[in-house]
Amino acid sequence: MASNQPAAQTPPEPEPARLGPPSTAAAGLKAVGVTARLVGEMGLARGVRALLAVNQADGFDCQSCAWPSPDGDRHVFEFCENGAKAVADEATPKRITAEFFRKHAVAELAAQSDHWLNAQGRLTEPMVLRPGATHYAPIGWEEAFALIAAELRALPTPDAAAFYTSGRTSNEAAFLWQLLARQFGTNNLPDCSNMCHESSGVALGESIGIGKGTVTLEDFEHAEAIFVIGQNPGTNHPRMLAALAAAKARGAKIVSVNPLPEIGTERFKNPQDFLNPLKVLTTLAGEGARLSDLWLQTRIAGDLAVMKGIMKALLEAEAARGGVLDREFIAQHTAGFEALAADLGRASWDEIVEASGVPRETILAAAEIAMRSKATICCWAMGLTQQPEAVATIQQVVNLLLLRGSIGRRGAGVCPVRGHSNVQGDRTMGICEKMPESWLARLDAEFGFSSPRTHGHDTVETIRAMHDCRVRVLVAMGGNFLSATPDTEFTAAALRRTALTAHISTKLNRAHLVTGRTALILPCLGRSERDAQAGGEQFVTTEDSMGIINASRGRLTPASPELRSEVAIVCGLAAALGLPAPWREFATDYDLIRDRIARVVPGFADYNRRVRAGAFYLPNAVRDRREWRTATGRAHFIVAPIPRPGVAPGEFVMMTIRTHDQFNTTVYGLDDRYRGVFGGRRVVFMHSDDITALGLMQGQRVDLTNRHGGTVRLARGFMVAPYRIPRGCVATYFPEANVLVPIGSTAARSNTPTSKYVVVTVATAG
Ligand SMILES: Nc1nc2c(c(=O)[nH]1)N[C@H]1C(S)=C(S)[C@@H](COP(=O)(O)OP(=O)(O)OC[C@H]3O[C@@H](n4cnc5c(=O)[nH]c(N)nc54)[C@H](O)[C@@H]3O)O[C@H]1N2
Ligand SMILES: Nc1nc2c(c(=O)[nH]1)N[C@H]1C(S)=C(S)[C@@H](COP(=O)(O)OP(=O)(O)OC[C@H]3O[C@@H](n4cnc5c(=O)[nH]c(N)nc54)[C@H](O)[C@@H]3O)O[C@H]1N2
Ligand SMILES: [Mo]
Repeated sequence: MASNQPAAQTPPEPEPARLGPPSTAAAGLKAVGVTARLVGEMGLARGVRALLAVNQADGFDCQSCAWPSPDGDRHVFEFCENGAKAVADEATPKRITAEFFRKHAVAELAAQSDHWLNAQGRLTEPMVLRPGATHYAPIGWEEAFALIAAELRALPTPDAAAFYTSGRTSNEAAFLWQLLARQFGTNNLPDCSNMCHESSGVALGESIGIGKGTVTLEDFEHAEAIFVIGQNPGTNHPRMLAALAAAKARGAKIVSVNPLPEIGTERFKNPQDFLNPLKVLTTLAGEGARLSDLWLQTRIAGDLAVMKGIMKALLEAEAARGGVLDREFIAQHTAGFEALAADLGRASWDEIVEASGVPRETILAAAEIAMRSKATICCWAMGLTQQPEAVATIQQVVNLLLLRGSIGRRGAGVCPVRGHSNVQGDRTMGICEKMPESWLARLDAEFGFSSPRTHGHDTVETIRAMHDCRVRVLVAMGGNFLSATPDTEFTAAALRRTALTAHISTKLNRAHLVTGRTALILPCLGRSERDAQAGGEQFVTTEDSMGIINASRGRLTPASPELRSEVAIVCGLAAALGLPAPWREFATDYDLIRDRIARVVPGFADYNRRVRAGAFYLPNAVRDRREWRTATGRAHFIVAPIPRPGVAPGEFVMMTIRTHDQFNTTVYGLDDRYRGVFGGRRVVFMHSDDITALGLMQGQRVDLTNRHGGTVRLARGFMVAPYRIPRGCVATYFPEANVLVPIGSTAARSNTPTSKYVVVTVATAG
């Protein structure tokens, strides 16, 4: 790599992290304190105004996770500590102006930490990095659109362009974005979902005929058992803890399956209780509720074996005493039961225990809970989806529910807990490199053109295509294409080979610094901000993790008068390209976009009226009437072998996870208080016996190496932290460790990078 190129990786940390005791309970008073400080940072009046509008019927949808808000009866404060961080991050009074870019060369910015980059504040005007330039310079909006249009038109084929989407984008902007790409002539619509819940979509599609979850918040009020698998709700979906606590108080059993003792599933103090004078004292005094009744400490990627173990126990109990399986449901609604039963019969307990790392008694205890429960919900997130056998593993979770008819019934079903606040909505709006034919046909009929039918590139394929110079232009609607993607140095090389990289963004990030020959930053409004257009003030809509469509209305004054809405930016670009649709009108009145969505996307009839009347649920064939849109019209039991770990002696399996102080690549702060890490992020969690066996010590600095496919990937300067993690497994934080995630290691059938299964060696820092 040429040495004058800006660095692609996060620079080393000046100070090592400090290790301290982890918090004793999730949420709690500390969360209230953090929130109060954040309100101050936004400026008191602006901060209070912002937070009072979060997740309210007439306010904006929280930018953080995709956990739903209650249908009626919302708290005055319907958000959590980390939601408050997301709001404060967007509502910050700090600004990045043209002067900032004049002062700092791109290479100089690349030497700063992610924390520093984000802390500089909101982007305020369009900027361009011309070929060979060292600094970004201002550019007008129309000139920026013309520049992108010229680069796009110069391509040998429309498939040499890719249009990325991150999951914060509104339904309206997402719908227009895919229309732009398809009218331009490509299905290259990679998105963050490709790195997130893609495995869930593929698995559920094959098993039950719908790629989404089948439960609502109300189901949590009726579940008798809730499994939380490969998920850290205390940090990533804090409002879910309230639903779990309420279920627990009713007597539901909660089982967590996780290599780590995530505090959120252990003890929880509802921060809402601190706002209730009657509860303050008891909450302060108490230790918090222990949420999880049973913790299965699986090895990384041991879940397929865990699920098989639980199911095997169910079949054994059925043979011994009967009454365990829902025979009627199995006969009426499913296919493949005999094959599953035969497979479970063959699986040996030794193999199950060995592969999962969970003792047989603990698996039997989980099976006992599953057997006694008449309505079970299984929730999961990245601990399952970013594994080599993610799809097969999720299908075993579905098998478990099918055995007891726990799907498409009150209090029961699958709950893949989504990440970004509108990632599910973006998919519904057609952001996908392979939309079904019926969907494309409706789009074509509505707009009078012919969408390309060849499947486009997903995220990993896009990186490879840029690396081979098959894709030459990348335009990104949000996100951080450099740091969120795998194999940082490979991806950086890919980005540098392109003619143009353009990002529609709210905040500065590393993807703005490692670029194509020309680069653009197009700053947009955040969701908390007022969106005034020629047709009056506009609102947008989002879909949460449970298929509920909400209106979202920004309340704050925009960070800069130069900012445009995402919708306006898509329309401006499409108009510059001369694509045939009423783009100018769409940008002035979003009702016109929703009218089109209503005619193209199933479930959105009468969209404008319904969303004004309040939130509404999208239809869900499984949840609503146990209709299985699979090839056979039945739900499928799908058999899969227990995966064999491809790990040699001396190697470890590494998961890359989030701290309590970040949103994906946006680093809010340097602490992870639930895990007892303060002031730094380059930490590697290890079992103390592994630390000893390697002759290492707590606090020592080590280098981590991955050698997948014969390429050496090195991440330097990680501090050893002893932790309750299974032997042979280690954990580091995303995105610092992404340099180690090999581009060639992806989940079977979903092509999701295996961010939770990276084979590494650990050695004293060189
Ligand atoms: N505050 C905040 N909220 C967020 C985000 C954020 O960064 N910050 N990100 C959003 C996004 S996009 C997403 S996708 C979600 C992510 O939400 P999570 O999936 O909860 O996020 P991760 O930190 O990746 O945590 C994965 C969990 O899986 C566990 N795990 C790792 N490997 C395995 C395994 O092999 N088996 C099992 N059973 N468990 C395993 C880890 O110990 C960890 O508890 O959160 C969303 N919400
Ligand atoms: N190693 C490893 N890698 C991972 C993961 C992991 O667990 N481990 N998780 C994966 C997952 S689950 C996901 S979802 C991806 C996330 O991948 P991305 O969605 O690409 O990344 P983010 O960090 O969420 O994007 C942050 C940027 O989005 C921009 N932004 C914020 N709000 C808005 C807005 O309202 N509009 C627009 N246009 N831009 C906005 C800001 O400029 C900010 O810098 O990362 C994946 N990568
Ligand atoms: Mo995600």
